[in-house]
This record gives sequence, structure tokens and C-alpha cells, in this order.
Amino acid sequence: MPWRLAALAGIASAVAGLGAAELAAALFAPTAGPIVVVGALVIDLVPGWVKDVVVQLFGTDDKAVLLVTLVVLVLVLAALAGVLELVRSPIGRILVILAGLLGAFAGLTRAGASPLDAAPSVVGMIAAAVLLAVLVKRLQNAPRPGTPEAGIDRRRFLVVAGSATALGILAVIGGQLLAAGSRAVDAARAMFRLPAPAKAAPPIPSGADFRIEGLAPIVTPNESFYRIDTALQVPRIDPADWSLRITGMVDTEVTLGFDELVALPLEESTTTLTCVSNEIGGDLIGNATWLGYPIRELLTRAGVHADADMVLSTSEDGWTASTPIEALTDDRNAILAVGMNGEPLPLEHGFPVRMVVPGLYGYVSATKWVRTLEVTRFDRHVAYWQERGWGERGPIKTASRIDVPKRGQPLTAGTITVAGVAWAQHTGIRGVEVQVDDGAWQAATLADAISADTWRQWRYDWPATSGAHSIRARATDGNGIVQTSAVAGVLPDGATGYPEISVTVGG
Ligand SMILES: Nc1nc2c(c(=O)[nH]1)N[C@H]1C(S)=C(S)[C@@H](COP(=O)(O)O)O[C@H]1N2
Ligand SMILES: [Mo]
Repeated sequence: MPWRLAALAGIASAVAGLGAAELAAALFAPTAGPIVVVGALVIDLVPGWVKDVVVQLFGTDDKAVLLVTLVVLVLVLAALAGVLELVRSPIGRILVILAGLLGAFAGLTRAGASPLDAAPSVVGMIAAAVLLAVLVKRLQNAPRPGTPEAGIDRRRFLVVAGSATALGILAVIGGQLLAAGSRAVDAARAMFRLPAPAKAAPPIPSGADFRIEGLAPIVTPNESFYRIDTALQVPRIDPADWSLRITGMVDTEVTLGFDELVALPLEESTTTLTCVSNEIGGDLIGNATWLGYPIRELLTRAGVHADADMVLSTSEDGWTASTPIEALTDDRNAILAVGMNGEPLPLEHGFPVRMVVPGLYGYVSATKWVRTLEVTRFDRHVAYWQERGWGERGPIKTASRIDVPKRGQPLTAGTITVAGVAWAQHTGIRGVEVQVDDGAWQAATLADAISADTWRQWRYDWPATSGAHSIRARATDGNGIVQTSAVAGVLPDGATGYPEISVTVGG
């Protein structure tokens, strides 16, 4: 009965594919397992009266009923795909691919979905289609029934199909367990309400943002905030399991749980974060309003020894940063942050708690998923990036960036707006100048400042003539020091040089 075996091949392929999909979901997109997203899509599409009938019939088990129905449907279709693959190859595989595409589509239609939410279904679809082709090919090439070889071959086929099914079931279970852990963290984040700040950030002046198309907005939305870290997989920490330990050269160790931290009088501050790897003109920089508690207060509580000069912070995943102690004890807004632009920290930006220290590059200060602060000395510990040749101290260098005109934007002679951002965290921006070709440096107009710790927009209305031009910018910090024109790469302690763009202006 080769068609029975073909049906079995279809079911084995589907189960193995579902297993692969659930594992992929657990790793990349914990809420996008194929059955669940298709189920959610069904719930969205089904007319209201059907829902009512289902709820009346099954009560609160309605979702379980839906999932079981979907699984049964998948298995029936899979059996059919197996038979079709045997008699009309490749129709079986086409059926599998259509099912995978439906899963991928359903994943993409979920609220807040990212392209990754299509991945589990695609992975499962590929696994199932390949396995189906291999198994059915075996059946087609099987020895004639009745011969002794046929018995052996049949047994082999059953072993392969059976193993695929068993592995698939194990993978589904494993994927569910893995994903359950991460979903718990998503749920904990969703439930956490940021407390009101005891001290609110000064409101952002309306004149801080020119609102020029193409110019970086003055506050960077969380979704587009640059992300830099060594974490292959974002650490997922349930706030209930989080605590911070302050140890090392202190009078008394301090341990602080998440509830204790958020019960403290939290302060809000707007700070621009930058990466030391940001090239001139680069976009590894963002500005956010952070909510957190001053690290200074916690260090005072612990009692820092006089000969300590550094705090080594360690994250959940073992990454370390060494921060000069004065940056954490002076009056700047160096905080343990729990909020970013009015939301709990996004997972990839350090949920539940990270450090934010104005004036220092991220690699020496901005530890995400932070778990310990060890008060120590630079001559006793070397942090992650310093071991790899980066500078011991990481003060942010004064820099500017030209955002508009964009490369390739059509330009015509007349007034052309040149605009960008400039930053000198912790001293502030006093001025920005623009130079076209070899002309004199012209003062740009500055948008209102938020604080010395944030970047500042600037604009220059350029009376442009037709032809090819190059435009440069340079910033002056709050102490009157002009950013250096000396060109340096990012290693070891940050790039320098003037940003420059080339434009062609039409007549
Ligand atoms: N745990 C951890 N924290 C980290 C890093 C990291 O690799 N691991 N990278 C740092 C670097 S180099 C930068 S520039 C900032 C970036 O923060 P963001 O991803 O929230 O923009 O995080 C810092 N905090
Ligand atoms: Mo960085």
C-alpha cells in the first residue's frame, strides 16, 4: 500500500517541519510559532457570530479547541500532500510551501510584527518540503512488492519516517518550553508600568527640533535607536529574578531588587548615547529620555573606598565595562535606567535595567542587562573592549554630522537647506559652522538646546550656485573648543575629522 506510506511520509514531514519551526520561533521570534500565528489570524478573520457559537460550545476552552483543530487539519493536509507527492509530484511539496507561506504571512500580520516573525514558518516549510521529497522518492524507488528486499526497505522507511516524527514532536515540546521562558519576560515587560518620576526631565523645547525632512528627530524613537552589543541572543531577564550587587572596594555590599529600585525616587533625564565605533557621518548615535536612579546615591550607600578609581559593571551575559568613578559620583545624570522614552527599556536596549552615563561612549559606560557594579581600580581589572585594544577612558569627542541634503537628492540653484546634528556631551554645543568648497566658514543656526548632555540640531540656508560642491561642518563645544579637523579612525577611542558631503546642484 504505497499510498499509506506516502500519507505517513506527509505526516512525518509536517511534524518534523512544525518541530523545526517551533525551535526557530523559540530562538528568533518567540511569539511567532506557525500554529499560533495562523490561529491568531483565524481569530481575526472569523465573523463575530462564529466566535459566539464557539464560545458557547466550548467556553474558555475555545482557544485550545482552535489550536487542536488546526493541528488536526495540518496532519490531514499533510497526509494528503504525501499522497499527492507520490502520484503527482511536486504537488505535495507545493501544498507544503503554500502552508508555509500562509504561516509566514500570518506571522507578519501580528501587531508589532517584524520580518523575523515570518522566519519560523519559512524554516519549517523548508524542512518539511525537503523531507517530503526525500521520503517519497524512497517510496518511488522501492523494490517491487513481494520481493524480500521490499520488506527490508519498508522497515527502513518506517524507521526514518518514525524518527522524523519523534524528533519533530520533541522539537515542538522543546520549542514550547524555551519560548515559554521568553514569553514570560515579554509579559513581565508588558505588565510593568513605569513609575512617575520624582524628578521629571525639563520639557524638550519646541524649538529643539527644526522638523526638517531627512534630519534626525531630536528624540530618537526606540524602534530606530541604534543597537550595539555582543549578545548573539538578547538576554531575557524576568524583573522578578533581577538584582544588582554593588561589591568590591566598598564599606558594605549593597544588593537591590527590581521592586526596590523602582520604588526609589526615580529621575528623568535626556541623554545622547554614542558608540565609539561611530564613523564620521555615522548613525551609531541616538537621543532618548531615560528614567532611572542616580548611581551616585547607591555608591554613597555602599561607601566607596578613597583609593578606588573605577567601577566595573557586568551584564547578565558577562560583558563588562570600566567606568571612571568620577563620572558616576559627580553631579551628572549617571543612572541605572529602567525607562526609555516613556516605555520600559526594550529588551535589546537592556531590559530590565541598564546604565546611562552622559559624556562617555557606550563601551565604557552603558552596560545593558546590568547585574553587578564592582568598585575597583583601573590597574586591577581590564574590561571587555579594553582587552581588545580600545582606549581605557572613553570620553565622547565633539562631533557633527550633516543629515541633509541627502546623497543623490535632486538640488536646484537657490537656497538649499543644509542641516544636521552636533554633539559634545557634557559640555554642550556652542556653535556649528559650515564651509562650502574653499569658502569662509559660515555660522549655522542652532536649534534650542535641551541640555549639555544632548545633541543639538543645526541648519544653514545655503545660497547655492549650480555645479559640483563639497560641504563641510564643524562644531564648537561649550568651552569654545572647535572639533579637530585631524582625521582619525574609530580605534582606539573614537573617530575625528570634519563631516563632508559632495553635492551637484542643477541649474
Ligand atoms: N551588556 C552589554 N551592554 C552593552 C554593550 C554590550 O555589548 N553588552 N555594548 C555597549 C556599547 S559598545 C554601546 S555603544 C551601547 C549601545 O547601547 P544601545 O544598543 O542601547 O544603543 O551599549 C553598551 N552596552
Ligand atoms: Mo559602542
